[in-house]
Amino acid sequence: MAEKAVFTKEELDRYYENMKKDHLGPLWHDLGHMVTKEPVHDVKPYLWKWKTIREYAIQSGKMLEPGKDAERRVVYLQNPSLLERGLVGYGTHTLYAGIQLLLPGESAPSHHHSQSAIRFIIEGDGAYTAVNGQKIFMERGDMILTPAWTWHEHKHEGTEPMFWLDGLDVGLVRTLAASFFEPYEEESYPEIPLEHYSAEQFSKGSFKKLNETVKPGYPSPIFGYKFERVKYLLNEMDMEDYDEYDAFAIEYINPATGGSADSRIGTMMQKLPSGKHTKAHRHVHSAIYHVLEGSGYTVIDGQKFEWEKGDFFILPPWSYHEHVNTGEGDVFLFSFNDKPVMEKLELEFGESYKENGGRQSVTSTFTPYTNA
Ligand code: GTQ
Repeated sequence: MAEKAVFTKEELDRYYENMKKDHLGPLWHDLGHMVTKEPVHDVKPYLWKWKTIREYAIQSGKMLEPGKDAERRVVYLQNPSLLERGLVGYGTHTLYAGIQLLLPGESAPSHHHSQSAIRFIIEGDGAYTAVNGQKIFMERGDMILTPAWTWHEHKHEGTEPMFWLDGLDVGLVRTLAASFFEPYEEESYPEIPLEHYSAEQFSKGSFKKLNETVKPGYPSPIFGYKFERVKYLLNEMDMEDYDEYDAFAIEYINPATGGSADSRIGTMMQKLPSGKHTKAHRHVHSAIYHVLEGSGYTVIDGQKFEWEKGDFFILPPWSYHEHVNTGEGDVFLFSFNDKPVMEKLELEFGESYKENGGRQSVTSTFTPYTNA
């Protein structure tokens, strides 16, 4: 091979400056920043106390009315590390979490959007989400799907304030520049009479009516997933089903595919019996956790996040994490994630924490902080 010419520093500087002016770049300098050895991200973990969130939600209940002053009355979780980059409403780079409050007699009008949404019921009963006209009533611990582009509205026929978690793939859809939103032409989408709730009434993942077709694919024929069933399943599991990283865990599925209940948002419930301490691992997918029951802590990349009933925390991508139940009773952790997307794109990968028998050493303890 021929010898390369020798350039002076000035010549090289000029070359790079001119290149930049012409909006070009030398890959020989920058490959390592583009094709990184491991996932690089700006998502820091954070934790919100339920008491704080609930108080802001209660106040918003005195300030505005959904359907009148606002499309939805929601206090969302803002990850401070992402707001620094101007990413409003981001919990992780892909996921959004909001706490919606509906008071007795109120309703939030019908609309649809290209974001997928899941609901997880925190407090109250007697409200429902109507998904394409099917009324799915809410009870604490239930999970409700409003898959991408399905018409949905919320209405409260009960007597106490209703709080639930909204989980949407806001960041993902934003990154993919694929957001569409449309209000329904009327306040309410036509309600389907109960006898036509075929999937809810008959399919249940196990049965169908003789003349009914359960279409393989999306969306799931089931929109409502009862906590009662989840709890039964988890309590039935034995040590054979125990996962060293996630303890006793179930994923919500779409019975017509066997895959994730929502096509893009994964949903999981974990049970940690008293005293359990899982091993640490990390994976490409990120998640937002809600503590349904119990108390304990999660160590995320060496930082201890102490939680109790009602709290929320962020699990960033590619972060070692392990969970500990420090309370007397069982811990139930609900979480939603972007795993289905990572899997579909063949980007999901995970590894266990190899040192110290799979347990991280705790280097700091997190406390929620306020902006100055
Ligand atoms: O209830 O449809 O928290 O469209 C954010 C966007 C809730 C909803 C949110 C939404 C909804």
